[in-house]
Amino acid sequence: MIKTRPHSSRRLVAVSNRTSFGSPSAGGLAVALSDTLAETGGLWIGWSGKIFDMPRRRVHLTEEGGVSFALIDMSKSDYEGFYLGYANSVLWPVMHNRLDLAVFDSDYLAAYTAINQQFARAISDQTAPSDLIWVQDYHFFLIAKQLKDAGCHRQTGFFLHIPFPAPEVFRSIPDHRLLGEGLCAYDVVGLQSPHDCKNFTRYIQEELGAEQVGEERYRIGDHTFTLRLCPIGIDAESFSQSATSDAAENAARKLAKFLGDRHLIIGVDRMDYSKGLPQRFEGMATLFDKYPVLHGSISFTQIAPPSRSVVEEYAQLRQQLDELSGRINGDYGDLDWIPIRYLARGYERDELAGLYRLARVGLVTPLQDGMNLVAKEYIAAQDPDDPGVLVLSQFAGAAEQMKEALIINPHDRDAVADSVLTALNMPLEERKRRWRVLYDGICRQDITWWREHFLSAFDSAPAGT
Ligand code: GDG
Repeated sequence: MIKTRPHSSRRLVAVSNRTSFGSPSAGGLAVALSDTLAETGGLWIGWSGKIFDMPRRRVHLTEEGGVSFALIDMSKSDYEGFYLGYANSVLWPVMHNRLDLAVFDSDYLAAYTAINQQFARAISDQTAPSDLIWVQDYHFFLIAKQLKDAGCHRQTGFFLHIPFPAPEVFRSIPDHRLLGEGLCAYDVVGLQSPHDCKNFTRYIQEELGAEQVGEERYRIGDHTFTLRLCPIGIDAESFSQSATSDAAENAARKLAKFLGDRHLIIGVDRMDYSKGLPQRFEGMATLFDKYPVLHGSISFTQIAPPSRSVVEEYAQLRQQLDELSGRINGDYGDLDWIPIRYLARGYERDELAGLYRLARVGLVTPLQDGMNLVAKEYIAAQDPDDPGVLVLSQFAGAAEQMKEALIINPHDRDAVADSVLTALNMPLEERKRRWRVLYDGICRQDITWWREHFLSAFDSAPAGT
């Protein structure tokens, strides 16, 4: 059994598909992990981002910004089977309740198992028994079990950024037990929302015979692990500051020129079917249909940088959005008014912050989302003296924390339309009151809180059980 010391005095080893190498300022998770990795002399293990035609799984050791990296290459067939295949064509759709989009192919599982094994081997080679290993996300359900099977004793934690679905849905994956047992082999498992925790505990109790032995503790056979509810946050303070940076103000000025005196309604999402973009566009069409008085006085801008555009479903989504926005502008637009602007490109973080601040309504309506950081960023960016209103899907993990938002069902077009109207008409005092509660919440449970809340689970969990 490994003797536990406070997590802050132990070397942290982060494991994730993508690392911050090459783009050190790339967002919240990178910042949260990089700080602790640098402080503890830690290591970040991940994919190098390079794909080779021939099988070639070399590990490159390098350093950037005070953080050490072990970067692993992938062959084209690994990438296709592991990343495009099992991770993004099996796990992503199923975990987001889209069984209709899942492609179950045994070659995908073989590649997934092999890449998890490759990462487990790198962990075994590059770390010591006293290190804390923190694995991120659905790409790596199997690593802890593979380490154990190889006789490599490490304390391991796993954080799932995406939802854990109802057991009935998870069970449809032909290899669900392998994945479930893989998850339970970690010492700490972190999930985003109470709803995910309920689904997960029901699954492991019904399917794997898990027994609850403490408030957060579960036992299966002779292994006990901690399940921790750990909603991810953002660096709220730094994001607020970004919203008044020069780049933010320039971007806002540019858009304000186009808007004139119209109110801006904004959406910002990776172009992904889980984000509910077609349903959101339909909701806006319903708004224009039901409330002609709004014609010419509001403008909806959707920013949707393409993601994983090689996968068929994303190409289809792109086409669907092109058609919908064309139709809505054709139906409702006028010589001097474009109701929907849809920009299939990304912007700098500071620019986004400026656009959020300009928007009177933040429309965040995913059909399923582990957390949704855009909801938190929108709140962080607001002007405290004249804040906008967040309209948030009940199916985002964020809805379980952000109760002062206008919470809606994203499938219900009328609810989307009516909540936007409510947001536009909301008196300043109510906007300020709701915003204050939301802002205090995202500052209290920010990205640093998230990291510490997760890692402190190791302090109370006896190791090696
Ligand atoms: C997964 C889970 C969970 C978007 N457009 C641009 C841009 N973004 C940034 C946003 C935000 C991030 O991307 C998206 O984060 P989300 O949380 O909304 O969603 P996923 O990417 O699906 O993330 C999710 C998250 O993991 C963390 O655990 O919340 O549920 O699915 O930060 O600002 N950033 C820049 N330009 C853009 O155009 N710079």
